[in-house]
Amino acid sequence: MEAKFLKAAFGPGDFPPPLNPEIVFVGKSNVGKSTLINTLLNNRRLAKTSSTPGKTRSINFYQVGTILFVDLPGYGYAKASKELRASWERLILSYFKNRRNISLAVVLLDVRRGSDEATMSLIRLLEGLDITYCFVLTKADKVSKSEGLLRLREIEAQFRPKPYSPLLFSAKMGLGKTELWNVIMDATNRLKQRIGES
Ligand SMILES: Nc1nc2c(ncn2[C@@H]2O[C@H](COP(=O)(O)OP(=O)(O)OP(=O)(O)O)[C@@H](O)[C@H]2O)c(=O)[nH]1
Ligand SMILES: [Mg+2]
Repeated sequence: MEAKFLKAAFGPGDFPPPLNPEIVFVGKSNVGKSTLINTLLNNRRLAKTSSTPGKTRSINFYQVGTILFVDLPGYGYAKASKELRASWERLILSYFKNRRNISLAVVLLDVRRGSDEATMSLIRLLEGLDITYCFVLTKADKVSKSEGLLRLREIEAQFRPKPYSPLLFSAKMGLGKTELWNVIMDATNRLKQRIGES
């Protein structure tokens, strides 16, 4: 699919008009958001990745055919100053509260770390705003297959996410790519139906 960088937003005033269904990628710094976007789009350089956490500071919008991909700055990066963290949180909150065109939030968790307090408040926020989400456990190549499956079951039991079950993902092995595309297309069709009905 044809994909290009659209814009970097530092505040709500920079967001593009909410005219296209939007897939937003959210998770801690260094969890693999930008790498996952590049893997889905078969483009290794589109979203900037780095081994230094906290690289993505702006909300980056990508045009992917008729939908938008949104790379959010990582939350809960311990080494950032309090002030910086608060401004990130404001930016992310204003994003979720202002976009009626979100068809899916992809919630990334490192398969080795699982969920924590920050994840739970994120999920509460998404559920409160009626935003559909799907958990993706990243870096699945770092654990054995049986451990990966165990982590999936833990997330499933803890959150009982509906309508999408958690997925394992590895950029290194290309694992989970087809499954995640299926979820993205399904969620986008559901949003179109909802808009058509209202
Ligand atoms: N082994 C392995 N490493 C991965 C995978 N995905 C990402 N990484 C590595 O994890 C590091 C962080 O990846 P990024 O995609 O930059 O993470 P991010 O979530 O965008 O980070 P921020 O922009 O800082 O929030 C990089 O060194 C990647 O190469 C994966 O599936 N397997
Ligand atoms: Mg990034």
